[in-house]
Amino acid sequence: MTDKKKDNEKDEQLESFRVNDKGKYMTTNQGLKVSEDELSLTAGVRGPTLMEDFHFREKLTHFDNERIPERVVHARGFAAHGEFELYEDMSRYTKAKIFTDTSIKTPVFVRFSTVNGARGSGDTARDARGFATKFYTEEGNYDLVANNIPVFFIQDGIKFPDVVHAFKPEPHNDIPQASTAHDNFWDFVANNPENAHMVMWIMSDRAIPRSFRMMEGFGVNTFRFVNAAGEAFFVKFHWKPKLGAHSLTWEEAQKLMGVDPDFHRHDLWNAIERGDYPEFELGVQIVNEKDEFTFDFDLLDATKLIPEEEVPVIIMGKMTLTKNVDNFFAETEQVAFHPGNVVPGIDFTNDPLLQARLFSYIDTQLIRLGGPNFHEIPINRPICPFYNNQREGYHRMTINVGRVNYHRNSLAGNTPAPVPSEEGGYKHYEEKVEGRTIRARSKSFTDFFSQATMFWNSMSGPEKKHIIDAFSFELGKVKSKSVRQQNVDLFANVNLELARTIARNIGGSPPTSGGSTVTKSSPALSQLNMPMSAKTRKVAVIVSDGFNGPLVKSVLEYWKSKGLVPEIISEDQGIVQGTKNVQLEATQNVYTADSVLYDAVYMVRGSSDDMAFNQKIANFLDEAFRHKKTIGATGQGVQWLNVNNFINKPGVITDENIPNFANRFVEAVAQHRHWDR
Ligand code: HDE
Repeated sequence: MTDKKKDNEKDEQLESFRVNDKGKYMTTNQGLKVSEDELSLTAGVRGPTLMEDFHFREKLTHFDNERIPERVVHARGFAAHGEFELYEDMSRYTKAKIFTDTSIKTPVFVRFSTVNGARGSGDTARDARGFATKFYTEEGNYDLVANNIPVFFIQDGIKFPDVVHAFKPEPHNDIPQASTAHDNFWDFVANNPENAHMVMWIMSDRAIPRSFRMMEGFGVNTFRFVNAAGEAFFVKFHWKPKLGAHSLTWEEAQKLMGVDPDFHRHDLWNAIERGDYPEFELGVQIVNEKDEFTFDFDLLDATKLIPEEEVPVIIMGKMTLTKNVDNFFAETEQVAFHPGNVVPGIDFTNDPLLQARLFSYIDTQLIRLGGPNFHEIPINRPICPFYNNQREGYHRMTINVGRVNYHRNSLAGNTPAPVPSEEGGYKHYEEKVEGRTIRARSKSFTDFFSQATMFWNSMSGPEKKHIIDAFSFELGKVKSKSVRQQNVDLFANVNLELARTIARNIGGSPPTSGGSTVTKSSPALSQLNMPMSAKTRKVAVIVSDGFNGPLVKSVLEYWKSKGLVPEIISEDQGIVQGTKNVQLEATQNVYTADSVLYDAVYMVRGSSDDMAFNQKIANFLDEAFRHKKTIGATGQGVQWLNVNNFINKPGVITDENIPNFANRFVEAVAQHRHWDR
């Protein structure tokens, strides 16, 4: 155990629940030692099984009941432990201890997820990603339940069941899995124009991240900070990955669903096991209460974002993920997040989407986790003590001693007692509220297109092309011609050229009127303006016996020192012998390796007598080239690039000066992709 893990208070708490069965004898759940586990008790060797075989019954009954319902959304997820450290005391805005005391390291548990697909669906589906963080603070659990897209489909939570029904597989045949490329979704889109902005994001590269470690996170809803003097501020939360936010290409994402449906899980798990601990900085956009109405949109409208150029993100601190889970079910599956889990200094706004969320999370967890005591499950417990008069219910674990279970009382000195806010008791912000009981949307929520256009305007050339391709794919899969055309016409409000190109691609009628006059853009929205780094990028190193030992060794050592992760691929797994007694271990063969699993390729070997092998390598390189990845070659490897006419193309490195080669390769990998190729 590293020091980092030792002083993590949540980890210490979980330790008392961990059980290691290895090396132990077998018992029933009652602790009775079991003498036979493979043969049930029967009347005669060929006779009927006997009811009294309690071990057989216990074993089967437990197995029969092993499953719990998956989350109604965000069913497929993957989580890790870590901690959050504060850089800057934010007490001018909030009294929350985690955001004011820079000496504290707060344990966290983070679950990343897709939204649409079932628990067993593939990782790289086109979808928003969940980014939910539980901070185990001294003042109680604080959950920042975020997504990797800063806006949402709808403005009022009463429409949540509709949008989710529309994007999930269609109810009559349960098709398609983990995909919005179907009629119901696009019918919803066309007839609920408030989702135009979110749909632009879903069609963008943000919906196919390269890694959970390379995604931004956004609280989406506007929350409130309250400081010790009782002053309130509007706040939007942002997670910024140290590695920048980067994406796959759509073809890679599709192929990965077959080649490695656990691609994002593997990526996160392996990075943490390697010690490449993922880092995300937490920032906030703060808006003074008096400035509530200074924007050209409503701060309470979750289909809008505040451009970072207008309100800069103040970085508060950093989260580092340092430990994988011990047991997926006990931790990742049983964790229960709730946007209503807040601490003093953090409060809500009247955002109608947020208000619905405050109801929904606990409501759904009651059925998923089987009753009201899921806060006692180890992963959900706060690290601070908790006392109240709530009692009983399924699977109650605490044994509350004493007779008093009500408030107010005299028999227990009127305890447990509420705590005044000056001493840490949570007090809701005293917002002045008035109005008639009404079912209506504020007029300030009705501009559905300006920010969708701003998003489009902010994209680079390749990003725009990917958006058009995505629309063409998704709408091309829609069977109803009317639904296709309705969407073409809807997105003409965002950008006429966009809509016209989609129309041409899907056999629709290109709109002749519409378009937008919005010229605003927000450079912070383009992924080409994100931090770029070669760190943790996977390089496929294709070698065979007889390779130039000292050369390859020096290149690989240099790359490792720069944080790259080379993986050796050869005809066969096992030791590959180079000159000067240099050996490498091939952990992959040409059947297990696939270009979509890597960020870059280094060709060391030449062609072989085996034509099938040559064909595989040719495909490997062709794909890496098409996906705009860095390709390097030395020695015989260069012949492949000659044959394919790749030499001197952007991101193709063949420098004969080896230190230059190694260094230029790292710089090229850091660019993520070579869109100008
Ligand atoms: Fe959620 N959401 N949501 N959501 N959400 C759930 O709670 C809901 C929304 C988000 O890893 C559910 O325990 C409503 C926005 C994440 O366990 C459910 C509305 C954002 C996760 C629910 C929203 C999110 C959930 C399903 C609109 C980004 C997974 C299972 C009114 C800020 C957390 C569960 C995890 C999960 C309701 C909209 C993020 C049904 C009603 C906006 C990351 O309660």
